Amino acid sequence: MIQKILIANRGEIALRIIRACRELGIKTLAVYSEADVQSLHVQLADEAICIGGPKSSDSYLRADRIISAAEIADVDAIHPGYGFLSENAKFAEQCESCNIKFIGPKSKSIRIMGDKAVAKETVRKAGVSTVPGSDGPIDNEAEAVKVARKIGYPVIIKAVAGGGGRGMRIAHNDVSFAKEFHVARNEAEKAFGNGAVYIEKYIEKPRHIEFQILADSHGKVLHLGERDCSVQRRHQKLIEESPSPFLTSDLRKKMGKAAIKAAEAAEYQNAGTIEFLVDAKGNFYFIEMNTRIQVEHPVTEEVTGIDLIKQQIHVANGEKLGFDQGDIKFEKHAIECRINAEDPARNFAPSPGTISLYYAPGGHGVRVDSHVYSGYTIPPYYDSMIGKLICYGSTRKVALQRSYRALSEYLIRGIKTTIPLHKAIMSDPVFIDGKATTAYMEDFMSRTPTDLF
Ligand code: MV4
Repeated sequence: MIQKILIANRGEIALRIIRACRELGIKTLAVYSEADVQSLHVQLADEAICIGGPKSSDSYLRADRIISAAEIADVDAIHPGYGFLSENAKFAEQCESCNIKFIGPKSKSIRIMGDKAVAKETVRKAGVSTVPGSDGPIDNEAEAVKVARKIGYPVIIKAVAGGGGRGMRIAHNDVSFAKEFHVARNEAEKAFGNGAVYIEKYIEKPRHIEFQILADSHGKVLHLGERDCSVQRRHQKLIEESPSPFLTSDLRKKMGKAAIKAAEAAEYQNAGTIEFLVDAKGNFYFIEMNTRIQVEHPVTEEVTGIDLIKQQIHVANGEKLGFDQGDIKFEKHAIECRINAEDPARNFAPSPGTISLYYAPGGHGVRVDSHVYSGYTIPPYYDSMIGKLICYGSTRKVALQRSYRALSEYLIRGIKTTIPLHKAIMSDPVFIDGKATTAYMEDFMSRTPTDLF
């Protein structure tokens, strides 16, 4: 039985995990860096241990120190949250070998999905549609050009060790292909220590739609519907919603089945996400799986009423999922706006500093997941997300109107945030119409005067 959990993370997700543990009667241990002494997760956990300096590489990425803290405090399990060590197969393995439960999938599943070419081949063999492209990685340029021609331009070159949009290059003809192929390989080698790349047909202006998976250690794999994450900028998502305004119930059923098949192919356990690209005609293609809880998980929680963090803990404890696919009801529409300490008028430059005044919205259908408060200083060392506003209601229209209302109530003084940007998007006809693809943000910024922010 899990009685005490170490939370190997910071910020809002650390708080989110503490809240789930409290309700389950599980004790919590926070670990923190020297820059996070005044953080809420440190104050609200039952115990806290400082694990190093402000830089992530000196603290939240130090597997050795985190496992030492786990042993000193005698915890039963580690929740990695998202980012940091959450998709590190070695860390999951170290936890396993120290007899500490890693609240996530088995290291074997992380490894399969961590290599994007292996992931693609694994799900393709299981009958899930993938983007037409090379059979696995290619290192020979002459052979690569042949493959690119056969697929037909434009093509996209992706790093095997990449994911989340890092290490990708697009080529429109033989000449640009030769150049981008080398750039992609060099960048991948530098960024990941692995220069292997593979090639795919480039899908223009796709929607980015992902399915939430929940799987137990007894072979049950369920999906909890989709999230449309098409509104993103430089591979940073800004808005996520469920259900997707684009999917028909027929397409949703097909994609849900494919998502379950993909997870089963990796013998997946715990919470995970299957990412698809969807083209204008409704063709969908698996692109990758995220083997962790995601930032946008509350959207699914508000639509289904299922607490994903609690389910992660139950599954890690060896319990069976207490419901079946048919029991999951998709009753609400939910929209999440990521609140970042950034200046949208200055090319989204980070805006760290002290929050002089903080007032979060509330009321019917409003949820705010955040670790900040009046007087809190945002450290410059970590990502800029300082909160998530999730608004939900019986229809998309209600969720949209509620989002605008809540954003108007949200007061954050002393720093720049993405709140005014979100207000402009919530009143933009293209977004309101449900027409946003992954090309949306670039178009929106080009036609919107920045003095609005
Ligand atoms: C693609 C694609 C088009 N065609 N793959 C972005 C996130 C990562 N998980 C995969 N991504 C993409 N993969 C194929 N075959 C378009 C994206 C993509 C994208 C690519 C380049 C620049 C901006 C982008 C924005 C969203 C999605």
